Amino acid sequence: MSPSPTAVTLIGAPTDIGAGYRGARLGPEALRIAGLSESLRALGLDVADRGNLDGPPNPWTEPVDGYRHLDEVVAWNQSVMDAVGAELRGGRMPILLGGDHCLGLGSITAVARHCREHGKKLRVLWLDAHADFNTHDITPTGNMHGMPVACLIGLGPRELTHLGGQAPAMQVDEMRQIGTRSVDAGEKQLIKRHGLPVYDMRKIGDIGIRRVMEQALDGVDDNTHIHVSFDVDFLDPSIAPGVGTVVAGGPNYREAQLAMEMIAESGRVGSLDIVELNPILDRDNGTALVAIDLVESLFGKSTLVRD
Ligand code: 5AB
Ligand code: MN
Ligand code: MN
Ligand code: MN
Repeated sequence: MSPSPTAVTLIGAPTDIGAGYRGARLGPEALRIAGLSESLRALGLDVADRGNLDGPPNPWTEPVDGYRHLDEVVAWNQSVMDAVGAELRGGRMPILLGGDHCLGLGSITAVARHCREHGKKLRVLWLDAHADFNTHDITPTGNMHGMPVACLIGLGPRELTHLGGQAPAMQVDEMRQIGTRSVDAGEKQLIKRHGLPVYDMRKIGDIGIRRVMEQALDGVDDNTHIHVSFDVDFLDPSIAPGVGTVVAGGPNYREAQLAMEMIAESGRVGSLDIVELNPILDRDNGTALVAIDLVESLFGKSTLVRD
């Protein structure tokens, strides 16, 4: 298998427009200060940092028709989609620094379009405590970071489902969700109805992270583009408290690290989101440091003694 791209580009999207707590807008700076560029350079990667995208401020208003800040969410996702698309066209691997997870929509819409244009298979690995599969009629909050997966498969407001021109941006069987443990009642029904592939924490407990990752990566071949959408709340809060929506019972450090190592070994990672980091709720930027450790593993830093 050919190696993953060695040229990567950091794209900051400093917003918490889709979240229920403010502070994820500071995520890009927290990751920079914790040394993300330096860590990736130390692994031999060519790292460019394009700085931060611009977008509307967070008006912090109530949901309207089940959507909070819809217009602003559209604007931020448009600029994320454009920036991610530009890096892919330029042959560099985009790393989106969120920002909240509503931005996964813009990022993955660009990636999916790139895959269609180049005849590549897409596999999205959605590492998250949550399924982010709500729609306006079932969301308990109206917060749009709980809806990007639904929008990606064509369920949502037209401005978001058609962000990339045509809907749906991707098919449900191109995604694997891993680490899921907090799903709303309506969301659960929708997951069943659409057959969204989910490796929840119960599955990880039953068969272990190693077999879960083998299954989640099954079918990945030389022609596959893997997109990793890493919601930092995927991790157990004991190692990653700096997120807006903590859910106990997540993967521990070593489980998360093995997951990243196994994804790296596929050699097919083509794009990445690091989202939902909230430094306001963190201690000494420790969650950013853990996230960077795991991103290093995703880029091939190994724990093997003889490798
Ligand atoms: B995250 C909740 N399901 O829809 C909702 O952090 C939480 O991007 C969503 O995964 C969490 O508001 C969104 C209750
Ligand atoms: Mn999420
Ligand atoms: Mn989450
Ligand atoms: Mn969250």
